[in-house]
Amino acid sequence: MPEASGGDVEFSPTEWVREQTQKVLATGTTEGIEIQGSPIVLLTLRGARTGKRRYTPVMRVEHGGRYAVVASKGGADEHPVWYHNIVAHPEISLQDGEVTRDFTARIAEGAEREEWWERAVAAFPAYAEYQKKTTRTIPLFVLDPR
Ligand code: F42
Repeated sequence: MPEASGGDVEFSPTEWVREQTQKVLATGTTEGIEIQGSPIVLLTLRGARTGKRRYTPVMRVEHGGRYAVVASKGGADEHPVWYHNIVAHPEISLQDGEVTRDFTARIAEGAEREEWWERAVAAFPAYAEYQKKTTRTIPLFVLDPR
C-alpha cells in the first residue's frame, strides 16, 4: 500500500480523507467505510495542473449501474479542488466495493440534475443541509460508463 504521497500519486492533505483512501487501497474494497451510515466510493482523478493521479472518496450515489458525484465539500462556498480536476479530465475511474470501472463525467443540469439530486439526498441526507449552507448550486456530475 502506498503510505505517502510522491511520484505520480498524491493523497489528500486532509488526514481523515487520506486514512479512508488508504484503507480502501490496503483492503481492496470500499465496503465497511461509511459516513453517517452511508457507503462511499473511491474516484481516481487526474490533477488539472499537475496531471498527477489523485484519489477522492465521495458518497455512493448509484442508479442502474450509473453513478453521480456530488461536489459538496460539506456545504463550503467554493467548489472542492477536485471539481476542477474532473472538468479538466472527465475520464475518471470509480471503485465501488471491489470493482473499479471507467467512466466519463459530465455536469448534470435541469431535470436530469433534479432527478439525480433526489437520489443523492436519498443516499446521503446531509447533502440537503449542505445545499442550504451555501448560495452556490452544488455541482453534480453524472458518470457514463465507457
Ligand atoms: N467531498 C465531497 O465534496 N462530496 C462527497 O460526497 C464527499 C464524500 C466523502 C466521503 C469520504 C471521504 O473520506 C471524503 C469525502 N469527501 C467528499 C471529501 C473529499 O474527498 C475531498 O477531500 C473534499 O471534497 C475536499 O476536496 P479538495 O479537492 O478541495 O481537497 C483539498 C483539501 C485538497 O485535497 N487539495 C489538494 C491540495 O493538495 O491542496 C488538491 C490538489 C489538486 O487537486 N491539485 C490539482 C493538480 O493538478 O494536482 C491542481 C489544482 C488547481 O488549482 O488547478
